[in-house]
Amino acid sequence: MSAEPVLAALGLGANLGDPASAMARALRMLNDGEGAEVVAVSKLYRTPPWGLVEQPPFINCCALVETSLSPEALMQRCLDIEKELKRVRDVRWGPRLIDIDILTYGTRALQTETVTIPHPRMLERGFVLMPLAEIAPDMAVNGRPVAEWVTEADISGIVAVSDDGSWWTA
Ligand code: PH2
Ligand code: MG
Ligand code: MG
Repeated sequence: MSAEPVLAALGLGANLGDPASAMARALRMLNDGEGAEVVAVSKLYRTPPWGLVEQPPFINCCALVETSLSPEALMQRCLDIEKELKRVRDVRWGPRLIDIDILTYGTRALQTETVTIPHPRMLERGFVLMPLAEIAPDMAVNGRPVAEWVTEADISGIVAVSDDGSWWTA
């Protein structure tokens, strides 16, 4: 536990089952649990698969959470929620029912056995930067605001599929 709550950014994605309801459930579970409050959620975006292209399109979003959990404890919480939502891990970058990644944790950079923060591939990924720029344009990642990083990202084929960020409470 850290003393002061920290603002952490999460990236969520799914391309199997019912992605939007899995992500809504994930955010509610996180918010209802100890030590993390969801304070902002982006729109839902439909995004072309990145990394392994022969798979269905993803639905992605980002969320900001105010947390008193350590990075490792927050990571474990995300993994527990993935498990509860029946995620099975097989192919790297392959199809999944739910994925919850920690993107940033306050202004900290750290690398442990279980977590690397900032997320090592977030700056290459339009499906992360576009929703993150919506809710945290001024958040600095590697010394530069997300609003600037997103201008260099490949955002082709990414489309918003909800009107706003209220979808997860509906
Ligand atoms: N996640 C991956 C691999 N590729 N592509 C999109 N569009 N969205 C994702 O969330 C995603 C991906 C591995 O985590
Ligand atoms: Mg991921
Ligand atoms: Mg993950």
